[in-house]
Amino acid sequence: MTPAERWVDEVARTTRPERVVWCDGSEEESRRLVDGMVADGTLLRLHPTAAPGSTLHRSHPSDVARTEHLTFIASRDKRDAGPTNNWMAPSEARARVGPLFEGVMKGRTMYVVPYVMGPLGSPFSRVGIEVTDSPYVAANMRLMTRMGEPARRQLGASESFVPGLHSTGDLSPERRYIVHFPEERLIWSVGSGYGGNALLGKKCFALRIAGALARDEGWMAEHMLILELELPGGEIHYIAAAFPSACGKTNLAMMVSPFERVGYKVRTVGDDIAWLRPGTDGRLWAVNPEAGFFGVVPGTGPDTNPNAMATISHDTIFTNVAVTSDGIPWWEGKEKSAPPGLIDWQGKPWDGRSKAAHPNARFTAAARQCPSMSARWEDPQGVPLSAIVFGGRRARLAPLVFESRDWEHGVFVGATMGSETTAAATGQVGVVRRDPMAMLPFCGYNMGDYFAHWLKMGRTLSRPPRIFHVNWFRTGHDGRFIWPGFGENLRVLMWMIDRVKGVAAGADAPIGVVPTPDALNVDGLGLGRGDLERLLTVDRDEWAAEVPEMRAFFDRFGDRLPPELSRALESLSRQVVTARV
Ligand code: OXD
Ligand code: MN
Repeated sequence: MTPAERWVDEVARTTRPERVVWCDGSEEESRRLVDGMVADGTLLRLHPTAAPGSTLHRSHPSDVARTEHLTFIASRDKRDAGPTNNWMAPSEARARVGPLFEGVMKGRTMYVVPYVMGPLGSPFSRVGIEVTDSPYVAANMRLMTRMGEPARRQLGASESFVPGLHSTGDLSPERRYIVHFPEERLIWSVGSGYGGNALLGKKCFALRIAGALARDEGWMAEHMLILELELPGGEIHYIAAAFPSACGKTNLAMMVSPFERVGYKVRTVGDDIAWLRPGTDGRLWAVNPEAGFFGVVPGTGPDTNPNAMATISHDTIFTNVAVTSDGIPWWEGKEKSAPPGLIDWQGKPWDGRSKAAHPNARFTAAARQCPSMSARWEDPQGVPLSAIVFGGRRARLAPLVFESRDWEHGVFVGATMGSETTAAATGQVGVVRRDPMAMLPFCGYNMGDYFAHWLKMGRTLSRPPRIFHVNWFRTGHDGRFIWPGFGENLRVLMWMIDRVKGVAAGADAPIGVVPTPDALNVDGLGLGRGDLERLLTVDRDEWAAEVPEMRAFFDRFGDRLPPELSRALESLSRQVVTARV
């Protein structure tokens, strides 16, 4: 028996499934899985010509988003989980969560899903094995990862894999736990079928466990999209961007260039996760460890994201969207008006007042279906980054874009990011919280150590990417977004690349370098008088008011906070406060 087979055997002895199926990833297997789920009502087949090969899954209404309060880091020492994670002692996890797996798969099929995160054959890719009693999870993993035979071949008889045990249990939030054991590189998830809680290759492995591996091995696992920008003449740059969940990573990664005709082309490498490594050339190289997209559906339409619309036009698993009586999927933002006779995400006739699709309704689709994929999206060596972008959703405060002064200052900018919460996690929506590097829910160890790791990585790079911060969400006095966003965001990326090349103007501000008004191309956008000024303004009073919140956040880390970051905060504080008197 291989180590993988031994572990699976052990799991089966605990969970006692009726049968065990090793997934091979074939078409035939996928058909069988889907047919079975259609037969028992887990999936609904959608319209054969309007959504060929696509299906709809309706979750339990209490299981529609990540549940951060039920997500734990089970490190031996509480301090290693840090103040931003829920901690559970490994022994307590075994005593409290372990029993929930006993006999949990009785009468069910246990699917064994071997999968690779990262391009096949890449020296950077890693193998995981997810054991699950959910055929929906197995079908999603097939789209999101390189799953089945290729993973089994890559693993061989090695014991180098991340085991993940998942059961939907009874779907009760009372008995729902997502537990990570960073020292053992092990994941347990029970009581949820929602993607972020149940597709263990994604957040659990590729961010939380991979983050701990990366810290130990000298690389980084980040919540970032990766895009390719080709300039007129053919010069190519790669940009990675970290925005919190449901803040437009997929839209930016799949953006259609409004300047395609003059030679600016944008292509997609990844939309959610980036694994970053220093190359021998002193640059930082990025791979997308995923093979598909698990994207937010509402707000996706032909105007906002035509590439996503093409991607999900067939062979897509939709979760919690609305549907017409003849099976055409529908959601807010797909088109202006809703078709008659709509059935809402819970399967009831739509009342026309509530949301037809759940705000966190999702699509799962293979990346190869996306027309904007870069030819290098599966490059085993990854792509070299010219820029890293941090961004939050802030109605006020942060200007449209600014550049950090250097890597160390960039780490400070990432570490102090704030953003309004969204429907991607359960809890209140629209409240500002600190979300460093968009990793608050995904950092599998003490975030103070994580900041130190960022600083250390910077010291290994002789040609580091430049670090920027953006905010597409600033509003005017009327409460509406000032910046048009979507494809027009390319104008901001163009300024960044011009900064990288040393040809764009910027003005020094206490928070970094902000474009001078004429350095940003806003031709034809019809921005009103004062709009550009408002977009680029650094309001010292607002920043001065933010400083105590940043300080309170930093204070939570005690002596695990790198001194470079406290110094950067005091320097910002001096500048905004001094400037006021
Ligand atoms: C996601 C998330 O699903 O960040 O990508 O919640
Ligand atoms: Mn995400």
